[in-house]
Amino acid sequence: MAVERTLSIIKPDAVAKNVIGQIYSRFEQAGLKLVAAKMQRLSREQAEGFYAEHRERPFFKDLVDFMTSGPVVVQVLEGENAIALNRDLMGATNPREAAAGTIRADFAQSIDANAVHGSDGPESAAREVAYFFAEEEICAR
Ligand code: IDP
Repeated sequence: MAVERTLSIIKPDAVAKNVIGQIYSRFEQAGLKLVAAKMQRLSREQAEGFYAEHRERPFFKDLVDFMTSGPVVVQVLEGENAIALNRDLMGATNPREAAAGTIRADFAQSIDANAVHGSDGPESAAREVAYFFAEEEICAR
């Protein structure tokens, strides 16, 4: 298995719930390493650009409203099979369908306030990591 990098976001609902550390623990316990991290409030332009593939979806405005409603924590996770591993840790998009013990099952309340984002494949991971971090902001460990 290859060592990969993936882009993860702790969304405003999880920041507001004060569970950043608990979510970081899930990553660490699964063997993923944080190699870059920052807290910020996304502008509408940043959120719209990040979710550009969803621009035509009916929930797009709600998604942008939500993602700009409070601070987020954005991080790059590194490890073997990091992209799929992070998706497994997150659970299904709709927390009601998320498997027991996943981040979304434990910390999310609805399909729009669903605690975390994680890249869904190698191409989106490369695009999303570069969207938030310059290469020199990513720390080799
Ligand atoms: P993912 O975050 O599990 O990869 P995507 O399908 O890429 O899910 O959707 C991006 C985000 O858009 C979701 O995390 C969720 O917050 C929101 N979203 C997706 N589908 C819906 C929906 O049907 N209603 C409201 N929000 C949705």
